Amino acid sequence: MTAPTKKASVDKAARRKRFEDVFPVIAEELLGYIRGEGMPQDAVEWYEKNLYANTPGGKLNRGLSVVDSVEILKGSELGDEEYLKAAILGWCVELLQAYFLVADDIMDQSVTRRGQPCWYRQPGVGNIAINDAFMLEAAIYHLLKKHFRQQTYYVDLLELFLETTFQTELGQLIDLITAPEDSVDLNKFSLEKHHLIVVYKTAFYSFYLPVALAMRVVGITDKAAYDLALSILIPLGEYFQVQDDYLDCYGKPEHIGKIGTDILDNKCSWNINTALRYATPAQRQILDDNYGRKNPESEARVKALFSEAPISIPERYEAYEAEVYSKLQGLIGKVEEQGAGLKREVFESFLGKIYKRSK
Ligand code: DMA
Ligand code: MG
Ligand code: MG
Ligand code: MG
Repeated sequence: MTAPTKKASVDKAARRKRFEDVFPVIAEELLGYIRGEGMPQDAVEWYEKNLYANTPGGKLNRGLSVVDSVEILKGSELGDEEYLKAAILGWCVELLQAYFLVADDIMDQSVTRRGQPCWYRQPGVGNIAINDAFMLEAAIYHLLKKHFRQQTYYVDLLELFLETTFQTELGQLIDLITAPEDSVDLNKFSLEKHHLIVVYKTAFYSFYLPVALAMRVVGITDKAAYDLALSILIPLGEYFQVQDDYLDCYGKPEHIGKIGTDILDNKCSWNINTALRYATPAQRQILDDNYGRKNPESEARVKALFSEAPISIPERYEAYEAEVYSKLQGLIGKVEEQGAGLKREVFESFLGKIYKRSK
Protein backbone atom coordinates (compact mmCIF):
# COMPACT_ATOMS: atom_id res chain seq x y z
CA MET A 1 0.00 0.00 0.00
CA THR A 2 1.43 3.38 -1.04
CA ALA A 3 1.22 6.59 0.98
CA PRO A 4 -1.93 8.61 0.26
CA THR A 5 -1.45 11.47 -2.18
CA LYS A 6 -2.51 15.01 -1.33
CA LYS A 7 -5.51 14.70 -3.62
CA ALA A 8 -6.57 11.46 -1.94
CA SER A 9 -6.48 13.03 1.49
CA VAL A 10 -8.50 16.06 0.27
CA ASP A 11 -11.05 13.64 -1.20
CA LYS A 12 -11.11 11.75 2.06
CA ALA A 13 -11.82 14.91 4.04
CA ALA A 14 -14.55 15.92 1.61
CA ARG A 15 -16.20 12.49 1.81
CA ARG A 16 -16.13 12.67 5.55
CA LYS A 17 -17.62 16.16 5.55
CA ARG A 18 -20.43 15.13 3.21
CA PHE A 19 -21.27 12.23 5.52
CA GLU A 20 -21.03 14.35 8.68
CA ASP A 21 -23.41 16.89 7.18
CA VAL A 22 -26.17 14.26 7.18
CA PHE A 23 -26.05 13.81 10.93
CA PRO A 24 -27.93 17.02 11.89
CA VAL A 25 -30.71 16.02 9.48
CA ILE A 26 -31.10 12.69 11.26
CA ALA A 27 -30.85 14.24 14.72
CA GLU A 28 -33.55 16.75 13.80
CA GLU A 29 -35.87 13.96 12.63
CA LEU A 30 -35.48 12.16 15.94
CA LEU A 31 -35.89 15.32 17.99
CA GLY A 32 -38.90 16.39 15.89
CA TYR A 33 -40.48 13.03 16.60
CA ILE A 34 -40.13 13.28 20.38
CA ARG A 35 -41.31 16.91 20.34
CA GLY A 36 -44.37 15.69 18.44
CA GLU A 37 -44.95 13.13 21.19
CA GLY A 38 -45.27 16.06 23.60
CA MET A 39 -41.99 15.45 25.42
CA PRO A 40 -40.94 18.38 27.60
CA GLN A 41 -38.20 20.72 26.39
CA ASP A 42 -35.64 19.40 28.90
CA ALA A 43 -36.12 15.87 27.57
CA VAL A 44 -35.65 17.08 24.00
CA GLU A 45 -32.48 18.88 25.04
CA TRP A 46 -31.24 15.79 26.88
CA TYR A 47 -31.72 13.55 23.86
CA GLU A 48 -30.06 16.13 21.64
CA LYS A 49 -27.02 16.19 23.92
CA ASN A 50 -26.94 12.40 24.09
CA LEU A 51 -27.09 12.08 20.28
CA TYR A 52 -24.42 14.70 19.61
CA ALA A 53 -22.06 13.71 22.42
CA ASN A 54 -22.00 10.02 21.52
CA THR A 55 -22.63 9.52 17.79
CA PRO A 56 -20.40 11.81 15.67
CA GLY A 57 -16.82 12.56 16.72
CA GLY A 58 -15.26 9.14 16.14
CA LYS A 59 -13.32 7.88 13.16
CA LEU A 60 -16.61 7.05 11.34
CA ASN A 61 -14.99 4.05 9.59
CA ARG A 62 -18.13 1.96 9.95
CA GLY A 63 -20.56 4.58 8.70
CA LEU A 64 -18.34 5.67 5.82
CA SER A 65 -17.85 2.06 4.81
CA VAL A 66 -21.59 1.70 4.17
CA VAL A 67 -21.51 4.69 1.80
CA ASP A 68 -18.23 3.66 0.16
CA SER A 69 -19.44 0.08 -0.32
CA VAL A 70 -22.73 1.16 -1.89
CA GLU A 71 -20.81 3.39 -4.29
CA ILE A 72 -18.27 0.70 -5.20
CA LEU A 73 -20.92 -1.98 -5.70
CA LYS A 74 -23.09 0.30 -7.83
CA GLY A 75 -20.07 1.26 -9.87
CA SER A 76 -21.11 4.89 -10.26
CA GLU A 77 -21.37 8.05 -8.19
CA LEU A 78 -24.52 8.21 -6.09
CA GLY A 79 -27.26 10.74 -6.79
CA ASP A 80 -28.36 12.93 -3.89
CA GLU A 81 -31.24 10.70 -2.90
CA GLU A 82 -29.18 7.50 -3.14
CA TYR A 83 -26.41 9.13 -1.18
CA LEU A 84 -28.79 10.18 1.57
CA LYS A 85 -30.18 6.64 1.90
CA ALA A 86 -26.69 5.13 2.15
CA ALA A 87 -25.61 7.80 4.62
CA ILE A 88 -28.64 7.20 6.83
CA LEU A 89 -27.75 3.52 7.00
CA GLY A 90 -24.16 4.53 7.76
CA TRP A 91 -25.37 6.70 10.61
CA CYS A 92 -27.53 3.81 11.86
CA VAL A 93 -24.32 1.77 12.18
CA GLU A 94 -22.70 4.70 14.00
CA LEU A 95 -25.73 4.87 16.33
CA LEU A 96 -25.31 1.17 17.04
CA GLN A 97 -21.66 1.81 17.80
CA ALA A 98 -22.60 4.76 20.06
CA TYR A 99 -25.05 2.52 21.92
CA PHE A 100 -22.43 -0.16 22.47
CA LEU A 101 -19.73 2.31 23.52
CA VAL A 102 -21.83 4.12 26.11
CA ALA A 103 -22.61 0.76 27.71
CA ASP A 104 -19.10 -0.63 27.19
CA ASP A 105 -17.51 2.30 29.02
CA ILE A 106 -19.76 1.73 32.03
CA MET A 107 -19.01 -2.00 32.08
CA ASP A 108 -15.26 -1.48 31.54
CA GLN A 109 -15.18 1.40 34.06
CA SER A 110 -13.39 3.48 31.46
CA VAL A 111 -12.42 7.09 32.04
CA THR A 112 -12.26 8.84 28.67
CA ARG A 113 -13.61 8.30 25.16
CA ARG A 114 -12.79 10.39 22.09
CA GLY A 115 -10.80 12.74 24.29
CA GLN A 116 -13.73 13.55 26.63
CA PRO A 117 -14.89 11.99 29.88
CA CYS A 118 -16.98 8.91 29.08
CA TRP A 119 -20.67 9.80 28.83
CA TYR A 120 -21.61 8.14 32.16
CA ARG A 121 -18.92 10.26 33.83
CA GLN A 122 -20.17 13.57 32.50
CA PRO A 123 -21.80 15.93 35.01
CA GLY A 124 -25.37 14.97 35.88
CA VAL A 125 -25.40 11.85 33.64
CA GLY A 126 -24.34 8.85 35.79
CA ASN A 127 -26.76 5.91 35.54
CA ILE A 128 -29.02 7.81 33.14
CA ALA A 129 -26.36 6.77 30.61
CA ILE A 130 -27.91 3.28 30.68
CA ASN A 131 -31.20 4.63 29.36
CA ASP A 132 -29.32 6.94 27.00
CA ALA A 133 -27.65 3.88 25.47
CA PHE A 134 -31.07 2.29 24.88
CA MET A 135 -32.28 5.51 23.25
CA LEU A 136 -29.34 5.53 20.84
CA GLU A 137 -30.32 2.01 19.81
CA ALA A 138 -34.01 2.94 19.49
CA ALA A 139 -33.05 5.72 17.07
CA ILE A 140 -31.86 3.09 14.57
CA TYR A 141 -35.26 1.43 14.25
CA HIS A 142 -37.08 4.75 14.09
CA LEU A 143 -34.88 5.85 11.19
CA LEU A 144 -35.07 2.50 9.40
CA LYS A 145 -38.86 2.57 9.53
CA LYS A 146 -39.04 6.16 8.38
CA HIS A 147 -36.66 5.79 5.44
CA PHE A 148 -36.83 2.12 4.39
CA ARG A 149 -40.31 0.86 5.28
CA GLN A 150 -41.30 0.78 1.57
CA GLN A 151 -38.23 -1.10 0.36
CA THR A 152 -38.40 -4.80 -0.44
CA TYR A 153 -35.21 -5.26 1.60
CA TYR A 154 -36.60 -3.57 4.76
CA VAL A 155 -36.86 -6.84 6.69
CA ASP A 156 -33.33 -7.78 5.63
CA LEU A 157 -32.04 -4.53 7.12
CA LEU A 158 -33.94 -5.16 10.34
CA GLU A 159 -32.57 -8.69 10.57
CA LEU A 160 -29.02 -7.51 9.96
CA PHE A 161 -29.20 -4.96 12.77
CA LEU A 162 -30.98 -7.30 15.19
CA GLU A 163 -28.76 -10.30 14.54
CA THR A 164 -25.49 -8.39 14.69
CA THR A 165 -26.68 -6.70 17.88
CA PHE A 166 -27.29 -10.10 19.49
CA GLN A 167 -23.88 -11.34 18.31
CA THR A 168 -22.18 -8.25 19.75
CA GLU A 169 -23.94 -8.68 23.07
CA LEU A 170 -22.83 -12.31 23.21
CA GLY A 171 -19.28 -11.11 22.54
CA GLN A 172 -19.55 -8.53 25.32
CA LEU A 173 -20.87 -11.25 27.64
CA ILE A 174 -17.91 -13.56 27.07
CA ASP A 175 -15.52 -10.58 27.20
CA LEU A 176 -16.90 -9.69 30.64
CA ILE A 177 -17.19 -13.13 32.20
CA THR A 178 -13.69 -14.05 31.03
CA ALA A 179 -12.47 -11.03 33.03
CA PRO A 180 -13.84 -11.44 36.58
CA GLU A 181 -12.82 -8.56 38.83
CA ASP A 182 -12.19 -10.61 41.95
CA SER A 183 -10.45 -13.74 40.70
CA VAL A 184 -7.57 -13.56 38.29
CA ASP A 185 -6.75 -16.88 36.66
CA LEU A 186 -4.57 -16.50 33.59
CA ASN A 187 -4.99 -20.22 32.83
CA LYS A 188 -8.48 -19.39 31.59
CA PHE A 189 -7.13 -17.25 28.77
CA SER A 190 -6.11 -18.49 25.34
CA LEU A 191 -5.80 -17.10 21.83
CA GLU A 192 -8.73 -19.34 20.85
CA LYS A 193 -10.89 -17.73 23.53
CA HIS A 194 -9.67 -14.32 22.39
CA HIS A 195 -10.63 -15.17 18.81
CA LEU A 196 -14.18 -16.03 19.85
CA ILE A 197 -14.56 -12.89 21.95
CA VAL A 198 -13.34 -10.48 19.28
CA VAL A 199 -15.25 -12.04 16.41
CA TYR A 200 -18.49 -11.69 18.37
CA LYS A 201 -17.91 -8.38 20.14
CA THR A 202 -16.39 -6.51 17.20
CA ALA A 203 -16.19 -8.18 13.80
CA PHE A 204 -19.86 -8.76 13.05
CA TYR A 205 -21.14 -5.27 13.77
CA SER A 206 -18.05 -3.31 12.74
CA PHE A 207 -17.14 -5.11 9.51
CA TYR A 208 -19.81 -7.50 8.29
CA LEU A 209 -22.77 -5.22 9.07
CA PRO A 210 -21.68 -2.16 7.02
CA VAL A 211 -20.87 -4.23 3.93
CA ALA A 212 -23.94 -6.49 4.22
CA LEU A 213 -26.18 -3.40 4.48
CA ALA A 214 -24.62 -1.99 1.32
CA MET A 215 -25.12 -5.33 -0.44
CA ARG A 216 -28.83 -5.27 0.45
CA VAL A 217 -29.18 -1.71 -0.83
CA VAL A 218 -27.73 -2.58 -4.24
CA GLY A 219 -29.98 -5.63 -4.51
CA ILE A 220 -27.60 -8.53 -3.89
CA THR A 221 -29.68 -11.44 -2.59
CA ASP A 222 -27.48 -14.49 -3.24
CA LYS A 223 -26.55 -16.13 0.06
CA ALA A 224 -23.16 -17.18 -1.33
CA ALA A 225 -22.23 -13.51 -1.72
CA TYR A 226 -22.95 -12.83 1.97
CA ASP A 227 -20.99 -15.91 3.01
CA LEU A 228 -18.07 -14.77 0.89
CA ALA A 229 -18.20 -11.28 2.41
CA LEU A 230 -18.30 -12.80 5.89
CA SER A 231 -15.26 -15.00 5.17
CA ILE A 232 -13.16 -11.86 4.62
CA LEU A 233 -14.80 -9.43 7.01
CA ILE A 234 -14.52 -11.68 10.07
CA PRO A 235 -10.70 -11.94 9.86
CA LEU A 236 -10.58 -8.23 9.02
CA GLY A 237 -12.59 -7.48 12.16
CA GLU A 238 -10.39 -9.74 14.23
CA TYR A 239 -7.35 -7.80 13.01
CA PHE A 240 -9.07 -4.53 13.96
CA GLN A 241 -9.73 -5.71 17.51
CA VAL A 242 -6.15 -6.94 17.88
CA GLN A 243 -5.11 -3.40 16.95
CA ASP A 244 -7.54 -2.05 19.55
CA ASP A 245 -6.04 -4.37 22.18
CA TYR A 246 -2.51 -3.38 21.22
CA LEU A 247 -3.33 0.34 21.32
CA ASP A 248 -5.00 -0.07 24.72
CA CYS A 249 -1.48 -0.54 26.07
CA TYR A 250 0.74 1.15 23.47
CA GLY A 251 -1.42 4.00 22.13
CA LYS A 252 -1.01 7.44 23.66
CA PRO A 253 -4.26 8.49 25.39
CA GLU A 254 -4.00 12.00 23.84
CA HIS A 255 -3.83 10.36 20.43
CA ILE A 256 -6.33 7.48 20.75
CA GLY A 257 -8.76 9.55 22.84
CA LYS A 258 -9.15 6.91 25.54
CA ILE A 259 -7.19 5.65 28.52
CA GLY A 260 -6.54 1.91 28.31
CA THR A 261 -8.11 -0.26 31.00
CA ASP A 262 -7.46 -3.81 29.79
CA ILE A 263 -4.69 -4.69 32.29
CA LEU A 264 -6.61 -3.27 35.27
CA ASP A 265 -9.81 -4.92 34.04
CA ASN A 266 -8.27 -8.41 33.73
CA LYS A 267 -9.23 -8.55 30.03
CA CYS A 268 -8.47 -11.53 27.83
CA SER A 269 -6.70 -9.28 25.32
CA TRP A 270 -4.26 -10.06 22.51
CA ASN A 271 -1.37 -8.62 24.54
CA ILE A 272 -1.78 -10.86 27.57
CA ASN A 273 -2.43 -13.97 25.48
CA THR A 274 0.68 -13.31 23.41
CA ALA A 275 2.65 -12.61 26.59
CA LEU A 276 1.48 -15.89 28.15
CA ARG A 277 2.66 -17.77 25.12
CA TYR A 278 6.24 -16.47 25.29
CA ALA A 279 6.81 -15.63 28.97
CA THR A 280 9.64 -17.33 30.89
CA PRO A 281 8.54 -18.97 34.19
CA ALA A 282 9.80 -15.92 36.11
CA GLN A 283 7.89 -13.55 33.85
CA ARG A 284 4.80 -15.71 34.15
CA GLN A 285 4.97 -15.35 37.94
CA ILE A 286 5.06 -11.57 37.61
CA LEU A 287 2.02 -11.69 35.31
CA ASP A 288 0.15 -13.97 37.75
CA ASP A 289 0.88 -11.58 40.60
CA ASN A 290 0.08 -8.32 38.81
CA TYR A 291 -2.37 -8.77 35.94
CA GLY A 292 -5.95 -7.66 36.60
CA ARG A 293 -5.08 -6.10 39.95
CA LYS A 294 -6.80 -2.80 40.54
CA ASN A 295 -3.72 -0.74 41.33
CA PRO A 296 -1.51 1.42 39.12
CA GLU A 297 1.75 -0.14 40.36
CA SER A 298 0.71 -3.62 39.22
CA GLU A 299 -0.54 -2.20 35.95
CA ALA A 300 2.81 -0.44 35.35
CA ARG A 301 4.69 -3.67 36.17
CA VAL A 302 2.69 -5.61 33.57
CA LYS A 303 3.07 -2.83 31.00
CA ALA A 304 6.84 -2.84 31.39
CA LEU A 305 6.98 -6.62 31.18
CA PHE A 306 5.01 -6.69 27.94
CA SER A 307 7.91 -4.98 26.18
CA GLU A 308 10.64 -7.18 27.70
CA ALA A 309 12.21 -10.10 25.78
CA PRO A 310 11.19 -12.74 25.00
CA ILE A 311 7.64 -11.41 25.37
CA SER A 312 8.45 -8.37 23.20
CA ILE A 313 4.87 -7.39 22.37
CA PRO A 314 5.73 -4.48 20.01
CA GLU A 315 7.95 -6.68 17.81
CA ARG A 316 5.42 -9.52 17.82
CA TYR A 317 2.64 -7.10 16.97
CA GLU A 318 4.56 -5.77 14.00
CA ALA A 319 5.11 -9.30 12.75
CA TYR A 320 1.43 -10.15 13.30
CA GLU A 321 0.34 -7.09 11.36
CA ALA A 322 2.54 -7.94 8.37
CA GLU A 323 1.34 -11.54 8.37
CA VAL A 324 -2.36 -10.76 8.69
CA TYR A 325 -2.09 -8.07 6.01
CA SER A 326 -0.71 -10.49 3.46
CA LYS A 327 -3.28 -13.13 4.44
CA LEU A 328 -6.10 -10.61 3.97
CA GLN A 329 -4.65 -9.45 0.65
CA GLY A 330 -4.70 -13.08 -0.44
CA LEU A 331 -8.37 -13.51 0.51
CA ILE A 332 -9.34 -10.22 -1.11
CA GLY A 333 -7.44 -11.07 -4.29
CA LYS A 334 -9.71 -14.07 -4.86
CA VAL A 335 -13.05 -12.27 -4.38
CA GLU A 336 -13.96 -11.60 -7.98
CA GLU A 337 -13.14 -15.06 -9.32
CA GLN A 338 -15.85 -16.50 -7.02
CA GLY A 339 -18.49 -14.94 -9.30
CA ALA A 340 -20.72 -13.80 -6.43
CA GLY A 341 -21.10 -10.25 -7.79
CA LEU A 342 -18.77 -8.75 -5.18
CA LYS A 343 -15.89 -6.41 -5.89
CA ARG A 344 -12.51 -6.61 -4.26
CA GLU A 345 -12.41 -2.84 -3.87
CA VAL A 346 -15.09 -3.04 -1.14
CA PHE A 347 -12.66 -4.99 1.01
CA GLU A 348 -9.55 -3.11 -0.08
CA SER A 349 -11.23 0.13 0.89
CA PHE A 350 -12.11 -1.22 4.35
CA LEU A 351 -8.63 -2.69 4.88
CA GLY A 352 -7.09 0.61 3.71
CA LYS A 353 -9.04 2.43 6.44
CA ILE A 354 -7.48 0.36 9.24
CA TYR A 355 -4.09 -0.96 8.06
CA LYS A 356 -1.32 0.22 10.42
CA ARG A 357 -3.73 2.54 12.21
CA SER A 358 -2.39 4.31 15.27
CA LYS A 359 -5.81 5.28 16.67
C1 DMA B 1 -15.20 -3.01 22.27
O1 DMA B 1 -14.32 -3.63 23.08
C2 DMA B 1 -16.42 -3.75 21.90
C3 DMA B 1 -17.63 -3.13 21.82
C4 DMA B 1 -18.81 -3.90 21.42
C5 DMA B 1 -17.84 -1.71 22.13
P1 DMA B 1 -13.38 -2.69 23.99
O2 DMA B 1 -13.94 -2.57 25.35
O3 DMA B 1 -11.99 -3.18 23.83
O4 DMA B 1 -13.50 -1.26 23.26
P2 DMA B 1 -12.77 0.06 23.80
O5 DMA B 1 -11.30 -0.24 23.83
O6 DMA B 1 -13.09 1.09 22.72
O7 DMA B 1 -13.34 0.39 25.12
MG1 MG C 1 -14.06 -0.85 26.58
MG1 MG D 1 -15.21 -3.72 26.53
MG1 MG E 1 -10.25 -1.98 23.82
